[in-house]
Amino acid sequence: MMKDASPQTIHLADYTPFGWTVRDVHLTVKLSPRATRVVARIHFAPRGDAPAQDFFLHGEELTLLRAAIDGAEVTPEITPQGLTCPVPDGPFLWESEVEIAPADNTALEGLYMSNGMYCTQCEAEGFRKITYYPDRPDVMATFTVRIEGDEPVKLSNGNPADSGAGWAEWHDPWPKPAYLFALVAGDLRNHPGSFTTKSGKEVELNIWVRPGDEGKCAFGMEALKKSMTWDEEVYGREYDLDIFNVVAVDDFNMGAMENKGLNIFNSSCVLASPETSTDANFERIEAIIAHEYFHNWTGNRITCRDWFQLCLKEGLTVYRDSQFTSDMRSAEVKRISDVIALRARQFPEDQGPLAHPVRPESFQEINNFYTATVYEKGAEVIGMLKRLVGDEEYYKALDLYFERHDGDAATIEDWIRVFEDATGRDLSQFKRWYSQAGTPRLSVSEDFSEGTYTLTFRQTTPPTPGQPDKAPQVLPIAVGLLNPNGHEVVPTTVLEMTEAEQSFTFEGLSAKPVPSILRGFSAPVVLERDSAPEERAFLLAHDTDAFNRWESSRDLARDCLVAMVTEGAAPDTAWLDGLERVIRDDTLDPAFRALMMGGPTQSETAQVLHERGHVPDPDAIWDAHESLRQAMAERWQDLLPALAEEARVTEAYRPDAAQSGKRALGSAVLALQTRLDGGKAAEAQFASADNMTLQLSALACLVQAGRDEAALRAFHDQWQDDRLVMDKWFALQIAATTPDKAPERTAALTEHPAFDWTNPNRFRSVLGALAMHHTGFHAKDGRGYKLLADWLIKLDAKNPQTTARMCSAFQTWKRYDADRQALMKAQLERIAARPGLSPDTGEMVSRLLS
Ligand code: 0A1
Ligand code: ZN
Repeated sequence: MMKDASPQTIHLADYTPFGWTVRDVHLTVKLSPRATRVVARIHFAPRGDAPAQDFFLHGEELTLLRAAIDGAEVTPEITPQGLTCPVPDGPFLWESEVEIAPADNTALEGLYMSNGMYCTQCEAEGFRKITYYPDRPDVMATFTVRIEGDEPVKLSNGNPADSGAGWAEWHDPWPKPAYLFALVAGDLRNHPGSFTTKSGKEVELNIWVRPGDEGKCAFGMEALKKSMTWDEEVYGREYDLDIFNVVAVDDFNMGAMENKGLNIFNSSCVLASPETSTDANFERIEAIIAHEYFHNWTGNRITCRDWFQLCLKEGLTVYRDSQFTSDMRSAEVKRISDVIALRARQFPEDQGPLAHPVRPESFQEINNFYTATVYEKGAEVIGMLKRLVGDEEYYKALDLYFERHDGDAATIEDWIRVFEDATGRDLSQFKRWYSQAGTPRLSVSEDFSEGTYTLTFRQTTPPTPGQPDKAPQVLPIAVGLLNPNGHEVVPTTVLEMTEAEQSFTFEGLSAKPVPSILRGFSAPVVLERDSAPEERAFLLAHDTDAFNRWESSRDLARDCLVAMVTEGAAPDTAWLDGLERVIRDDTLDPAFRALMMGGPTQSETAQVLHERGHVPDPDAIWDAHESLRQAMAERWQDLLPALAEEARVTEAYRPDAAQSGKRALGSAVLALQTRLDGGKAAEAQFASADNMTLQLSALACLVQAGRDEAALRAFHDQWQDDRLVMDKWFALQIAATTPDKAPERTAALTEHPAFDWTNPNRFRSVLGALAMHHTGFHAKDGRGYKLLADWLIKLDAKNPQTTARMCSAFQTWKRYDADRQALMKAQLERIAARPGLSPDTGEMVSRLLS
């Protein structure tokens, strides 16, 4: 059955509670690839406090075989969205039996099959594809699930209750919304572990994988235990079931899912070994394991009243996982990496046609709102709140949140009220961070006279779709002052800006200081500060705040690239001198120095050009980046061998921060060396590498140098049976190649026998890599756009969710020249005009075109 053709817009303002509570849910699932039967027994009781309404249960793509109320058969009225049925005035037992076909479910929502294994994905609205149910997060119930089938392993949420030949029963004592339901069945192997909680409860842990993947679970298991300890120590949160299961699935639309007691992971986000995973993979896996585990409290025990409140669980949980990574690794490196990611993914969203508030006010398809704004900007908002109230008050507020709302489906209003009650602050203006879209711009001017230094800030937020006028937001601006000798005379101080224009003074200074503004990137804004290059170089040399030290170098790099693109300027050698001093300083963390060497990406340069009122020319940006990288390589010719030596790891591979940092420095060095030796050093590294980090960074250099044929073949032959490594093989040869080759290579790779385009990881590794190749995607004749659009159209018929997400590749289309705009618009219109286009993709394309 297809969804109704005319998509409906849902508004936050229209929220009404469901008219019944659900006491408990009992499901029997009789597995069969094309004829799974789901029998549901659900006790409903009317709620006195809800407005009168018809009894409506969501249900999509279900074949209803039987329905009964209190044992008497009923014939509900069925629509593509669900069913309605007259019901008694008092409590009643609802029973239904439906048939579904998991083997035909290519959308990967609801119950589906991946490599012969049954699995589910119910967030946001997948449960309605399993049975008729009030599929909304504010309806919470306890679940008992009986699974029948020949599969040796059968899992669901909660604790195992009972089992026998061909069946297993699970009971979850914690009331939960249906989006946290999960079921897995198949021939799976487990990597076991255990954890004792701080109150002495023994918890059985398992990571379940396909046979053959058992050797890739140990790291995930350790990350899980670390996460459990951390949440006890930092937030006082203890695990609440006897068992915690994690399952790796190859076909998965997103990264992972926090189903109660049964987390389901995209296999790329949990399976790891030194031979097959890079340092970056290890770090990401550790963070995602933590993220999903942390949801047990921030998401599951306290969930969202409705999907508009998504940031309540996601912003907070991303914030918590970033705190975890900072504690496990380097806080400074984590902060810089997070800001790089925020600028790369969230800023373009917030500044283009897809801009929406952290808490959106309307949507058609909620799956389109699992965005960088909800997640990453949502986490920035929590970070600002913490900075404003201070650490102690933050944890006091969190204690109150858990105490007051445990078991609730809560709202952002509840969250803000907890902070107001715990701290006595009025946060009504702060709340604008949740309702106002767009990236604020912050400009600053300074004045110094008679020992008094004044900083005057101005904030404005450009209009975004549906929000032409913006009000001032609360900005925590962390500032430190340095004297002309480079000593810090005012340590980090948080200025709380609430007005459109506001001045702050510092008294008693003997000389005009140099300000270090927005330390730690204390607010997600675009800082517009026209400071002299000398001042930036001064901060690069002396700032005590690692973020701003990095930022001053980044600013110099941005200025240099903008001048190269717009004025044809030569690379700025003064900046390279300053940078060299930092890079040579072996007292600094190699990971930090590697970040310093990295420089802006080409998309970032495009973003900066756009922010400064220029139309970005992708080809000119490519040329500028190339000549800058070449200048760096030549300038540091003598330094590179020493750095390479310093970056060499002699001990056995460990994916920890210390070793990863060294390898990150090594790979930054190798990329520059390749420009000088044409790939000789990379070839040697490729031949001797005994871990994926070194092997892949060498391969990237060989691709970049155009000396890749033999290496790509060797890599393919070595790894053709490992699907996650093959994803890297596909992605890398597009990502690292030159713009002229990128679209052709992508097209050729879509013909490769291993290009299984129905697998979201593989699809993303090829078409996603093209979308991220700035100059390749924006090829002047539009062939990059057309190729992506062709494949989005094809995928939409199978998997609307992944298609819709990937449409965001076009989100910056309005910032390019008229020819490119016309070409992109034509492709968007072509997608929009497709008969049978999914509502998911339809919504994205119409927002992009608006
Ligand atoms: N809640 C998960 C991510 C997730 C979201 C939506 C999904 O399907 C539409 C799947 C997973 C998380 O934050 O990790
Ligand atoms: Zn999450």
